[in-house]
Amino acid sequence: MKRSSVIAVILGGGRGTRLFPLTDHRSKPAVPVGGKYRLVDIPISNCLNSDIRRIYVLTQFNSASLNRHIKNTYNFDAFSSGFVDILAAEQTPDSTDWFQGTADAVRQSVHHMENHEHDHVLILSGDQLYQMDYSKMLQRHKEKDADLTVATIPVNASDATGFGIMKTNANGVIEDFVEKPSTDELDKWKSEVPEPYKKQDKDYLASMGIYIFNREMLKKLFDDNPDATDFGKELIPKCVEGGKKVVSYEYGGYWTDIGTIQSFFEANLALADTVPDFNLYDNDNFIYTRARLLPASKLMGTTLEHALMAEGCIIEASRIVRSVVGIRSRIGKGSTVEYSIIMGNDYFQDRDVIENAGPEKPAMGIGRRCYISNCIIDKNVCIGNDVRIVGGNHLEDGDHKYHYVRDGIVIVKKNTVIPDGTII
Ligand code: ADQ
Ligand code: ADP
Repeated sequence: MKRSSVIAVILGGGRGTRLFPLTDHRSKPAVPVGGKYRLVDIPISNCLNSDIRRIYVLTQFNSASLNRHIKNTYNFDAFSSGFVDILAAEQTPDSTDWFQGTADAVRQSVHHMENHEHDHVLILSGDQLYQMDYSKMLQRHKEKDADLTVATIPVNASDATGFGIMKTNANGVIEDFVEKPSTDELDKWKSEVPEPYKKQDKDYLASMGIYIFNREMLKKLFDDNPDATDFGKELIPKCVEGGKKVVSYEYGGYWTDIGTIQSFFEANLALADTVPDFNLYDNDNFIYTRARLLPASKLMGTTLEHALMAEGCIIEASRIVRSVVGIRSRIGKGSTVEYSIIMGNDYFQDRDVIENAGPEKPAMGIGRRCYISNCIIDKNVCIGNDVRIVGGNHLEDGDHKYHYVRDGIVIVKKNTVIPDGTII
């Protein structure tokens, strides 16, 4: 069968509370990642690299930045049947509610898919960092004559409670599935896993939240379970218990959830490692994003110890250590940035605005003699001179005048102005 039998649906996020305040004014798929990309670029690029070109992005909150990004990035020519369409939760005569959960979001979107020929629906999460060839998963789905295929990965006991966990038979057919089991019931969910995973105590087979459904089967599942709102909690267990052929597709590569501030932070910083698990420098697995035509970054006297630096930056900092520095960033003389994500700026400020900046109204970027550590600085933030922002485990979670703290990480929201000399 052709690969074009597939329509992909990217679950772009519910209320987005776990990534707050990065999702305060934008929807989760539009959150910047890796200095120049957006979260949604990851699953879309995986689709394009797998030759899947018909893609819906489901979101509860249709932000201007998501629209702009999709419109300016994913344009297919007239000879291709490709599209990337955003479906925002909408009210119709039949549904006055917003999407309630993952299954509900897909249910409310199926009528859009009906206009396109397809045999399979590939459902993806919008907040994971990985590179995967879905055509191999589809091939397995067909070989096994499955109704539903779930991509899986072995995890350890402490992670297992956050995932859908399953048991399979010798043929890879899933016989039992539980969504986010409690610690005391974990023991009975152990599986036989390949040796390298066993050595790392990864004895639990977790769902990656990536599903291939046969079209008719998905439709019937929705018809038969009109009140079910979630895949992991309701529909997947229903398929398993109801005797459907649900198959596990064991994925062997790097995969990580980036749906929380901490996991988002760690996965971004890991991109600055010497040999990161997630490879941005791969001809066969290109990560697509908006082509911005920015000038090269300019660096003046900075010691860089593991920095991922995007285009258009003007950097005079003393030192940058294990950090991601996003598009159009400016960092002043004598400043140090370590273990941080600096998302960059949406535009270049005019020279006269920069020259007229003062202690209370600094220019966009990071000023002189600043010390920034364990932070996420969102776009268009104006940080004055001699500012110290130090995150770490000594800080408690909380919301403050200039910043938020989540898991010891200090987050400065988009457009925040922090005057000269501020200590956080
Ligand atoms: P979770 O990630 O906890 O577990 P969920 O919160 O439902 O499940 O989110 C899945 C994806 O859908 C996320 O990308 C989320 O942002 C998005 N999403 C949630 N509600 C949405 C809505 N109403 N509209 C659009 N998008 C929405 C799931 C599975 C587990 C599996 C893990 C793997 O339930 O079984 O182990 O994913 O990460
Ligand atoms: P990118 O994809 O490059 O990050 P966005 O799609 O987020 O860019 O768009 C950048 C935003 O900045 C847009 O809303 C644009 O209108 C805005 N912008 C551009 N130039 C200026 C400016 N001089 N002042 C204020 N906003 C600007």
